[in-house]
Amino acid sequence: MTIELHGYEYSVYAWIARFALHEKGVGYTWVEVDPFADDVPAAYLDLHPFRRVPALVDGGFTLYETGAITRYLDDRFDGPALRPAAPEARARVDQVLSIVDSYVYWPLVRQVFSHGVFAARVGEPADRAEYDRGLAAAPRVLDALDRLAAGGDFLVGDALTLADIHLAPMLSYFSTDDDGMALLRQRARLATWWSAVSVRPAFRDTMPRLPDGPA
Ligand SMILES: N[C@@H](CCC(=O)N[C@@H](CS)C(=O)NCC(=O)O)C(=O)O
Repeated sequence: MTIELHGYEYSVYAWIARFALHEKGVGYTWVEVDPFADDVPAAYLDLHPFRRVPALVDGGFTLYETGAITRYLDDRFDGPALRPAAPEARARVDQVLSIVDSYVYWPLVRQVFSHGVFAARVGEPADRAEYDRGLAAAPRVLDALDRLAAGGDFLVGDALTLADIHLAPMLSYFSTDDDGMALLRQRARLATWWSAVSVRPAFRDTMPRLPDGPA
């Protein structure tokens, strides 16, 4: 059965889903959809009524919401388990996924990365006030993650989990901004984790190629 992943090439959430697919060793077909376009196809809105990416199609089963997608992939397919069995560790993974959605994505990606890096690369106007608000919010988010991090190569326990897979793409985008990278490097446990996760083949193979800037 062919798996389809519908997503936008620069979407950090679609990157998370690709990263999980690669770590599980699951083949898939990529279908490009730009959720910011005026003309998102009606067929896609049937897959995702909230007009976000990604969405997964596995035969007759369709699914949106990245956390649901990556948990489904983990349950459905062989390959390394991406969630620990112990209740405490499993809860910690779930906690990180929720933190990523609730407190990381908006300030670190949509404010710092989008306005500090991405807008200039695609020749769009950046809003400096949005960037400043995101950067001001970042230390509290990073401090909380640093306190939760196990202190080694993985956020939780001694193997890769969905916590690593959900956080790494977000911090990758954030750290393309120089001030973002400086803030990340100041947190010892997060910095140790970042050095390990950011060189994983599945992370690098699924990393979006950002445009260099307008021609
Ligand atoms: N809760 C959704 C969030 C997905 C999301 O926000 N994706 C972004 C791209 S990274 C998007 O589609 N944005 C379109 C928009 O904001 O209009 C999930 O977990 O999948």
